[in-house]
Amino acid sequence: MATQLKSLSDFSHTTIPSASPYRFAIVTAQWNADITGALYQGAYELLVKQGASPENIISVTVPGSFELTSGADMILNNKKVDAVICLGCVIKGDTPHFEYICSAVAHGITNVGLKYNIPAIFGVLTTNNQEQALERAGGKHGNKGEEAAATAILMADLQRSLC
Ligand code: RBF
Repeated sequence: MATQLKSLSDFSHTTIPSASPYRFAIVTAQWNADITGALYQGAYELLVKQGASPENIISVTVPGSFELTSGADMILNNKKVDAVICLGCVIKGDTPHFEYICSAVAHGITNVGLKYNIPAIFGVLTTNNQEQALERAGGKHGNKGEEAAATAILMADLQRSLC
């Protein structure tokens, strides 16, 4: 698994631009809500810390990670945002069809971003157990939600630089 050597919340390798010009949506899966709540908090706080206005952040929830794609599609079909951040947590031990869910979610999020030409960010933890998830939801490996939010800002900024 990635991130054994690096914290997800260590952005020292890159400069995060100001988020103040941009509008964001955060779609959060409710399955494993203790973990995804921490991912949401990390993502939201990172956006605000980087200058995003709270009124420029739309937050919605979906039942599970499998529904992140359609949640992101609904947002992009109805709201003007510069990036959509998809947050979820799929734990292998609890999920017999783990590989199918992870693969479907990864492909779905990729495709919805390409469909609307708006960055759709994969902020989904895929771990063997809850301990590994907690370590990446504000624990010793940082917070995947923060990393996803930083990626959203970078991609929104890239998009604007190309217009
Ligand atoms: N959704 C998640 O976001 N993470 C999970 O670890 C997860 N495990 C599941 C395990 C089982 C046995 C089932 C039936 C669903 C699981 N889901 C999980 C929910 C899934 O993403 C989706 O919401 C439902 O399958 C829709 O009915």
